[in-house]
Amino acid sequence: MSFMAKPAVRHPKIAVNDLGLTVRDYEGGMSTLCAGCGHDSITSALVQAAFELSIPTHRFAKLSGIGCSSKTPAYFLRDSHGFNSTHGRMPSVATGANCANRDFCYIGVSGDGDTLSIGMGQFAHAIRRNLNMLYLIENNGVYGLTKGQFSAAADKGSTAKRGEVNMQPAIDPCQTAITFGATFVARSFSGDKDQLVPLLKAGMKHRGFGLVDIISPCVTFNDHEGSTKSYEYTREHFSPAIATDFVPPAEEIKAQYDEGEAMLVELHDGSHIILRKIDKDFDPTSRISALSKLQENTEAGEITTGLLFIDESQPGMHEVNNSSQTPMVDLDFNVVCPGNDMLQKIQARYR
Ligand SMILES: Cc1ncc(C[n+]2csc(CCOP(=O)(O)OP(=O)(O)O)c2C)c(N)n1
Ligand code: SF4
Ligand SMILES: [Mg+2]
Repeated sequence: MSFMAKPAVRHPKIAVNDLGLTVRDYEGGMSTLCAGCGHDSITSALVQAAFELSIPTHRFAKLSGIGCSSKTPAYFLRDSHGFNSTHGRMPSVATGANCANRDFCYIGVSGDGDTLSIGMGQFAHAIRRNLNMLYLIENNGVYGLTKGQFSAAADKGSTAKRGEVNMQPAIDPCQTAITFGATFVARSFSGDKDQLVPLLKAGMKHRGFGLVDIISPCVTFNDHEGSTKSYEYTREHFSPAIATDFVPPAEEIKAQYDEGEAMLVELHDGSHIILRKIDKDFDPTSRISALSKLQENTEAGEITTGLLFIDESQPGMHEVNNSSQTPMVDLDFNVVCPGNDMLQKIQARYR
């Protein structure tokens, strides 16, 4: 993938995090996307979230498939590990990498086309395994890279730039993920950084599979009247169910919250998320409540946003498989290799 370095300009008074790094240290190359593309705003939110969490940049691994969205890992965390895989296959690569080293913070970036069509099977099984990663869908309702065909996320009745009407119902990634057994599901909008950054931080810290579906308008092919993924439509139909704050383990919880109006969720590493309910009847710890809320709002043409579902009690892939705490690269092959005799014994069982 082509890479254009950003000029190294550093303001003398720029803020530093606990590691002494600035937000610029979390950036990547120059974006080559269309000016105004929602995906660039998501990149900026990711940079901010990683900076605020004070995770060393080399402790991240970025993975993606194919699409304009899947190009974006080139634009953040330039000092991190990364792999740009084939179309829809990012979850397999993320699974393999996670097995080899469970210490990284894995960020998968995908598109609505990459995930909901060719990559649907892979998406389903990454969720089912509760793979430890933050999985982002940069959702614009079209295949942006291949010039604006409807994706499986395009709403029935919405129109393409040239006027064709989409006759097929949309697949909702959040409802689908909750049904597949996902343990962290959120939805946001690329144009709402205040909502998006805490959700990204919480998703990075969640043990297991964290999905954030982000409406991210394609200004070139899907930002017209008749689109339900345009900036205008999203702003008009944005319906936050919950507001999210993220508090790292070392920080005291200072925020005031009234019981019944807000919930405190402790993550496995001791950090907390504070969820302030905007919709009082909504319970993000109930799969049924999350599904019915999403279904109701879909029927009303609204876009429900915020953390929609969380379950911290489920074991992640590593707990289930009792995988090695030590990265494979650091294992002493002579000690962990079962040897030729053991291999012969195993083979004998299958004769
Ligand atoms: C196996 C395969 N089939 C089809 C394509 C063509 N193709 C490239 S990107 C893409 C869809 C991208 O859409 P999406 O994931 O929504 O990303 P966006 O560009 O909208 O961000 C398709 C169909 C391909 N590269 N590989
Ligand atoms: S074609 Fe659409 S999705 Fe791709 S970079 Fe341009 S605005 Fe973004
Ligand atoms: Mg798309």
